[in-house]
Amino acid sequence: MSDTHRLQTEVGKLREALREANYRYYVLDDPSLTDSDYDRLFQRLKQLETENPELISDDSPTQRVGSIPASGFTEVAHRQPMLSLDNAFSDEDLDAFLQRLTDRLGTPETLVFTAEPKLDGTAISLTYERGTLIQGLTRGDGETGEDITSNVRTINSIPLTLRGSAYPDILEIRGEIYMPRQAFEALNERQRAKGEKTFVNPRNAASGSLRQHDARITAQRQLEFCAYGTGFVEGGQIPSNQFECLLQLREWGVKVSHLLQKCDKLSELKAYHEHIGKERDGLSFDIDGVVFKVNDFGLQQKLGFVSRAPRWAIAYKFPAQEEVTRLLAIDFQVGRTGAVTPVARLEPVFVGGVTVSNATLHNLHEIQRLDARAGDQVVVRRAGDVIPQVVRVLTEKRQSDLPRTEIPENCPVCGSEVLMLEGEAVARCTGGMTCAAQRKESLKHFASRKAMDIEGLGEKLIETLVELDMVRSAGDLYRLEADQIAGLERMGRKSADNLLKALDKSRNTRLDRFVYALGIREVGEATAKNLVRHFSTLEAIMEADEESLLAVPDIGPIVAGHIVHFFRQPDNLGIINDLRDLGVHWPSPRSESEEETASALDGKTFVITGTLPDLSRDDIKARLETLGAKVTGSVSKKTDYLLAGEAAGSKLEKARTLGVAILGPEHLESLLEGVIPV
Ligand code: 9MJ
Repeated sequence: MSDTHRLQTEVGKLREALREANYRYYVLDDPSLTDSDYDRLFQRLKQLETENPELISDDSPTQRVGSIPASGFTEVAHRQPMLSLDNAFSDEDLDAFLQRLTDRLGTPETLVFTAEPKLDGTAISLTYERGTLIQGLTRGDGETGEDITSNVRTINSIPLTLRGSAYPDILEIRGEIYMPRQAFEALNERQRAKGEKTFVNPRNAASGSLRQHDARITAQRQLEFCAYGTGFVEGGQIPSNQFECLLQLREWGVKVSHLLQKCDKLSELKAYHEHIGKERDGLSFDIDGVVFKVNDFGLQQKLGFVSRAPRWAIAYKFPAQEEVTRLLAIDFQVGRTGAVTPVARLEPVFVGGVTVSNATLHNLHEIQRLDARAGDQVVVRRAGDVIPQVVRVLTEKRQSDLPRTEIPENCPVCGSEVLMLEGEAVARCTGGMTCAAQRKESLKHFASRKAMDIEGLGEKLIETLVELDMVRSAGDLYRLEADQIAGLERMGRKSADNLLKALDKSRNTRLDRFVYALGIREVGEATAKNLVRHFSTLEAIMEADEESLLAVPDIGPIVAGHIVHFFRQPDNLGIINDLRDLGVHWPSPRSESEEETASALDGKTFVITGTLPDLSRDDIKARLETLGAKVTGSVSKKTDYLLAGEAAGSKLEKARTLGVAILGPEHLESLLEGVIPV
């Protein structure tokens, strides 16, 4: 083989491997490469292409970000209009939709529908010519869109070339571009840190990102694409119905919703709407409803459309995730680390499926930027597990001259000075543990489920204990006596005894829980676990300098700084010693010889679901991990075992479908001894 040939072969193989990895990651949701392996292959390809520019081709994975277009986006007519959807807001609206269908079609034997979530993004059309992406257009007014080809090329879930070969010569694919919630929150966080404008919701962020003139910015925005149909097709065949057509697109390497289903009864449509409505908060992206489409393309054609909306489809909407309400007041709360955060008190409003009366305003800068004032009308957004937020103030609707919101110069709880550090968006109370608010929050964190897990020591009780000055530090909790507790409001002898039992039980803890419970800034559960895995003992963690901390996964200079600072404070060392003197303890690390006795769980991937007796899922996870197992959150082909307790749901179903071995509560004991039951 000549050198050129060898080079071409390697470049071809690298491109294929990267395309395959993207397909596995985005379309199959079953990653085949780790991020670092992907980066390694990508860098190698980039290096070969830089050294041999004649090998660069437009469809190489390295060529997603091209040059900056000279001027604005050109308008292009769609070869087939891009339609919008009619909405249904109730079961009655859905009944009426079905009635319209049967009126037009007679009563067909069986009317089959597809059901998909309605992604809340921005619609686009992609044209592939002989399998190569040649154009991306926005929906525009449905007749004409804007050419955003250079921007859509940067989206990794959009293949630059289709897989296989049996695709039509010209294939237009339609779908939704969206920004996953996590990417959206991270983008807004970055914008806030820079003091720049934030986006109201992921949909606006997605469309704003798509319309960037510099594709390098689009490339950083972590947009995703999911197909819901096809448009113009020439020189080849596509299946004759919506369901098979989407499955075919998936085969060609295009992402299609995993929640796609076929339904052939009204009751199934209603059940799908209800089911997806329940899943909605747990999804990683925003949806605003579900879409039902008549499956058969022949019937779709017969039905046609009215104005821009097809008669064969309907969007059955969910409650809106944004609503307007009145801002009654702005309170300032002081957190565990002294951060002073504004909280919006709202006229209660139903948003994202729940009634909301408090929302975050993020930080003091944000109040100034939004110019939020008590009495204003505001837009509140609640999506998924993220706490409700005030995302916009309708200043144009401001009644009269409402007074500006004053930023507190002193802590509203202890009166200490509030300081805003250079480069930080957060203002902090400088009172430390002299501030009752910080003491309360630290103790709540200390007692919380993932920390010391002190059952029965709830937020209200901690507040009372601090207010009555019965507890000043974590150690004081363990010095409480039954009589003292029983004398408190809403407490009796029995609850006092239970609390003492729970406190006693919490003395026997795990080191990672203890480290997390200390409440070191930016040390969450995962970091606490990493610290323990790396250093094994509390003494080693306490003695670690910044350099050795940087060797721990996920710890960067800022967190390393917080850790070192924490263990240099005499007060903190006092609290730790006090707790140990009071009997708080954890198992000592496994010795070298124990480590050598390989556990059968070593390297095996587990998923835990449902309720298991005695131990929390979290504790089981930690114990399996110390036996060398990997515990992940979702079932995939890579899962070795599903440990399923009572009331296991969709994960159990998925494990059965994938043929993953399933273990029950009766197997737990032997698992924890490092033995896999057969
Ligand atoms: C969304 N947004 O998820 C359609 N859509 O079909 C789905 N939108 C659509 N289908 C025809 N799943 C016009 C729009």
